[in-house]
Amino acid sequence: ENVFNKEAFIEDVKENVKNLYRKTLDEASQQEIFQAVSYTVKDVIIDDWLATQKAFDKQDPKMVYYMSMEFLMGRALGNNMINLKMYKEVKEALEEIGLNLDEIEDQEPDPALGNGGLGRLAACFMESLATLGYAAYGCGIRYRYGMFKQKIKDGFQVEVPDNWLKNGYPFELRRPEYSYEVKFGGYVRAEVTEEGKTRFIQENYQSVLAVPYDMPIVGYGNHVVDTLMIWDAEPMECFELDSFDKGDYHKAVEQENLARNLVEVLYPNDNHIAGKELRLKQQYFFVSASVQRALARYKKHHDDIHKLPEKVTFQLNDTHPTVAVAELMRILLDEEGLSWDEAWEITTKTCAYTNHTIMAEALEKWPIEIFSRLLPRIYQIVEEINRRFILQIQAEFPGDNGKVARMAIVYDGQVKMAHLAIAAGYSVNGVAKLHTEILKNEQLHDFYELFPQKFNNKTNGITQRRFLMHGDPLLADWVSEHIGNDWITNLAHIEKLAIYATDKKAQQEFMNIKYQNKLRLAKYIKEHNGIEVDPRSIFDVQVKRLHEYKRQLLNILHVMYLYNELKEHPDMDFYPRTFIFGAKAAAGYKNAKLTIKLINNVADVINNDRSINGKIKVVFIEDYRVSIAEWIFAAADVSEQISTASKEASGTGNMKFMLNGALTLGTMDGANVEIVEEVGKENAFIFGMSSDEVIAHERNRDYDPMQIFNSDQDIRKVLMQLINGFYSPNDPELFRDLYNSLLNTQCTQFADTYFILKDFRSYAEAQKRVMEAYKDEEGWAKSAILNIAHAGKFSSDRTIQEYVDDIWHLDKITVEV
Ligand code: 26V
Repeated sequence: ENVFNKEAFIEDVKENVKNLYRKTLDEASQQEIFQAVSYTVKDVIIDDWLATQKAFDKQDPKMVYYMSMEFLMGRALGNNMINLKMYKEVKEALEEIGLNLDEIEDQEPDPALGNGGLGRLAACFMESLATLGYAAYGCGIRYRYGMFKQKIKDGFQVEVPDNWLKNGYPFELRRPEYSYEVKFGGYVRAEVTEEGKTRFIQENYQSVLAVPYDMPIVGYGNHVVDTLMIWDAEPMECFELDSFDKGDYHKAVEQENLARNLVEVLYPNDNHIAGKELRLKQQYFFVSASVQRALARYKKHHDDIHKLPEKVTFQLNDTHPTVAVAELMRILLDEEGLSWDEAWEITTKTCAYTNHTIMAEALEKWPIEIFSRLLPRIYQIVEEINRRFILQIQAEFPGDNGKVARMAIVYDGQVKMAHLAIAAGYSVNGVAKLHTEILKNEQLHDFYELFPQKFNNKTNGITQRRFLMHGDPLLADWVSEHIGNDWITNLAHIEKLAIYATDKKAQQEFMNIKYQNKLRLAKYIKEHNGIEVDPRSIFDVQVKRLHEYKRQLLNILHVMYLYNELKEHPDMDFYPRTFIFGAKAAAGYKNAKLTIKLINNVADVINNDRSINGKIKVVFIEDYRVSIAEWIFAAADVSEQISTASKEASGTGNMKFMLNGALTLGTMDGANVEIVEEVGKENAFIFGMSSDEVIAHERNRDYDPMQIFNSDQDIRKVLMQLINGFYSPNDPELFRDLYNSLLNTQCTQFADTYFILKDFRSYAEAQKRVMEAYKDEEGWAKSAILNIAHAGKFSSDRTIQEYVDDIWHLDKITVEV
């Protein structure tokens, strides 16, 4: 075990500044110092990384390839140092030479290769896999531009490209020796071999070279370093043109463009399919390269391809990488020469699928025209899988043509990716108990009847190393002072904190830490928004992607209502509140963008109304992202988790708030259900319809928001303020579409699709309970501490262990140094 040597570390930093920039430390910019410190940390990682690879080779463990279009990693420097157990030492060493680690960390761009929950989950999973000592590869795309940067101009969202690689990223390693060719288009020629077998050959295709960049995933204190491999596309250098194409300049340029476009940008949609051809190209590109690399690695160590499932498993993060199923079949059939039955046997023991949403708009379906033109051989294989699958359905449910129509993989001119994933996967899991039940009983009921044994639940989790140790160091240290530090690698131990919930001194200390964190955020808000917020007010926070089903609109309508109340009854009983929002809207999502504008306009009016003495403040945090999220969770009193019941598959922000001692104000949706189960409903504020009620209304189509509008004056007043210019005097029609989405049946299929008016009163009452509860400081502190103490279940370490036990069956590795 090497001990940290301050002097040596600082010497390394100086050496790196010199070699990278030909500068001395005092001449270097903060960005240059960030680079130098990162390279110093990378030097430490490299030895463990090498040792981990050696351990893989020697111990030959079964490994998981976590296939995902998105990895929302967030900054690496701080977390790498935490997991190397050198964070505090480095901080001190840098302080001694007059450098501030927070400021240096702040130089790192957030690698934002993901949209929201699904991408961040993948990042937490990788960290937990390494910490638990499992062999894992994350497989994804090295987008040149990640999630856009959000600017707020005149209250509107403006998207700015995120050029995260512009200064060079110190934690990546280009690995050209593991490059693979990926082919698109052309046609398939069948050829009969000398042995009388039919072979399929793709001809007249375009191709690109997939070049992997590896990023280290550092386990906590165990010297295990797993790998995130993200693929870049380059033009094939001396590609083989078919004879009649020799010297085809046009084609050469085309291939150059293909490579450039492929990995240019992350599709910034969350929960909505645009059906763009380029996205399917991206999917096949990274999947094909990843499967090729996985098989090459397997074959280096093993000679019997039939035993692949004993050493390799592919986890498909939603349907986005589902072409992996057909790509694996293609390689086994066309390159390994296996029979269909042999190839299918292997494939169906190797691939497993996770579903992350029941939102119909997010279900991936590709038009046959696009799919077959882009991936001709893959399409043939999908057709054959479909043909056999339909036979199976007919055998199982004779005469039930509805089943075939609902379950076929290729139907209605489309390829249905979820159906392919379920037919070929050996496991299908949802991401919270309620979500899995809805999949089995509603969404995927037909498939559940056919394959009950495939379905299982894996409730999501989060890594406490990032979201407590790194994001909230004061609280992390306080927890360790009271119960030791076992919680760092086994969050179940945090339960020991429960006995302090009623301890007056502990309550005081906790509230003081929360206050410090609120000061930190208040300072940030002052600097970035120019808004003065009172750190003694209740920090009520909703941060997540903007989507109608997440109901940011319900939140801001309630703020408008509270403001009306306060204006009408200036002396009413009231505790000062700060409502904090953070959210990015998909660029083409009209109502989502309008909701951002509404929040900002409401903020302008309320924050500048002197007559309410600052009792309500509204803040919209620009460019919500992983790095600022860590500070926001730490500063939150109230966690807004208010999705329409049944719509939020799990949520993971809810868990991050809980671990930082915020109380949940939420519906019985997603993992909220399990949060309440753990902490007790007396320590949360639950409101609104149940998922059963929502589903029943949807089935019966018997909900009429107009009745509520007509009978509830307060609601009517708030809604009228959307169209009478109260918050947009220069353009009274500005928020008309939001008004219409709630009331006008012409506008959408149903008015108020997400039951905002229906749940409004119940939400307002829950908000009242929040205010009353906060007045009792000891009672609040008690509930907050109990939330932390009961967050144990929500560690991604627990989630990963369940994936390992029930789905992956991986072997633990040990790394000695
Ligand atoms: C879908 C699409 C559709 C095509 C365009 C790009 C794109 C990007 C992402 C998605 C996936 C949407 C599904 C998703 O993000 N689900 C979220 O997964 C979280 C982790 O399981 C979960 O906590 C959230 O509740 C769920 O909304």
